[in-house]
Amino acid sequence: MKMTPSASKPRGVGVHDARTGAVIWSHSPGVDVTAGLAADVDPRHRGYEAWGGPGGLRDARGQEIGPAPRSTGWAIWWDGDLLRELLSGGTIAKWNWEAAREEPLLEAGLRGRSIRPTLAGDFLGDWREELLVPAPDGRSLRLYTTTHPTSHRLDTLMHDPQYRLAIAWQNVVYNKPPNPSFFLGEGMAPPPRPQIRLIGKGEAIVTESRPEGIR
Ligand SMILES: [Ca+2]
Ligand SMILES: [Ca+2]
Repeated sequence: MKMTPSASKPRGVGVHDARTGAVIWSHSPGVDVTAGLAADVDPRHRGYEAWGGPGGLRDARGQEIGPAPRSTGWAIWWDGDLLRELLSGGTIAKWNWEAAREEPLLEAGLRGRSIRPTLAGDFLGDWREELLVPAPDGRSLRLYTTTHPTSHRLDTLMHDPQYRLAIAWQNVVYNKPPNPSFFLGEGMAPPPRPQIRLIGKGEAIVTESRPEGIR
């Protein structure tokens, strides 16, 4: 039976056009989907995949393409490729899209049972993201950064105004991974160059450049 979302049965999961708010695809009306995630984890399907709630991994059109990762907490650009890795409870894992399993890359050893990082984002080095978590004894913070080399050269993500703002909203309780204003993933187009000009000590002019088609 095909169910249609209504006021009494809102969409459990929905993907919307950011410009108009129109629904592109949705599923599970009336289901309280507690967590979900969207990230490019499978290079065989263009764009981001999404998962969470009933069903498996979905492609950018909402079609089910196979089993989904168990982790729905966080995504982090960590290894050398343009796909995003998974972060849950201090463990960074690579999604093996052929075997449909998560393969650990780093165990950060979180204090307690915290699922989400204190903060994760691109703060140091190149465009890959760092992980800030409490030390197991709770007396300090630890910042982890990748040791994987990469052949991809991108401007650091904090140059992107949307991404920079997303780092701020991570500190507003229901924190979720930051995303830049352009597609960063397998088969991506060159991102727009940041329009930043230093004009003096500690001052800068930022003129946001937008990808083709975005107004
Ligand atoms: Ca990667
Ligand atoms: Ca970085």
